Amino acid sequence: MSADLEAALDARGERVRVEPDADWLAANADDVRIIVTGGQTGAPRELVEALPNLGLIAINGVGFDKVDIAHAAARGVTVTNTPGVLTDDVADLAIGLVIGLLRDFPRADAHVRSGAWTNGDLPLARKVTGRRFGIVGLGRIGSAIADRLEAFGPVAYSGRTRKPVDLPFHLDAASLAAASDVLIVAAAASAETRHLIDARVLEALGPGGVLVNVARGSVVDEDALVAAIAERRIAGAALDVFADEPNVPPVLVDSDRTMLTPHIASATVETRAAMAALVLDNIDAFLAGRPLPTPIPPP
Ligand code: 8YV
Repeated sequence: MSADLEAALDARGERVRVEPDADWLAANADDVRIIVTGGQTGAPRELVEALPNLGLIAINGVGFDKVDIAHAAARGVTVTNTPGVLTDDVADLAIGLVIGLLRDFPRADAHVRSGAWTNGDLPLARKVTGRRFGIVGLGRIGSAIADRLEAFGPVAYSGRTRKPVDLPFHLDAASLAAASDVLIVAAAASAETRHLIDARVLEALGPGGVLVNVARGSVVDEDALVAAIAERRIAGAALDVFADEPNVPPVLVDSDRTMLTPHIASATVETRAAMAALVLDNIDAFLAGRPLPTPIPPP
């Protein structure tokens, strides 16, 4: 959460940074009306249950997999997120990861910085233009990725339902992977999409294919990915999200066929300001008893 958002919250009430701590809750639980939290942090069920006067969980992020929406709704708690304002940044990062991985930016940068250039050139990288791209999940972010990728090569997608777009559709992620050189994960995390990218999908992607994940670590079976990278059953992976952040499996860290970023897809000055503004709009509407701008409908 940015210092600006924290300051804006302080102007509206008393802000307490809280981990679910039994002593603190015993003394203060009744006073808490609003939780403000990050997309990958969420609010545990036990915390929601311990706060009898909670009315709003405002997520500073689009992903809401770390909040049980149905449980919150049953307790009369509304949950909001920040859709739309971060779409461009996440899509831009996905393109950066595709190009960075295939053209091997991490090794190229290290080559220049280490002085190794004076001893010779790097091995050749791989061409981006002309690759076949597969997008897993053609929602708001997946569509923005598709728009950008169409400048580079053919794009197809998979998902629960066919969308009204002129792109090849695959019902099954493995079928999409088999038809792709670059598989990009943009599906929202949920019980249904947990480990959607499993050993079977990676097998279908094959030794020439690469995986890019800008969604959530839980959508990929990370053990299967680690095995596929270690055994060279896929050509590489570019990842902004991981199963147990900030912990990253050593095989992925040590590999020269991975490119890793620390969950930065929405981390720009402009987008974090827009996300904060939307969080505050939701809080202000809640406090004023007005309709909230971006509530998440209960399932
Ligand atoms: C943020 C995110 O890093 O939007 C999401 O779901 O995971 C990211 O944009 C996070 O929510 C920041 O708090």
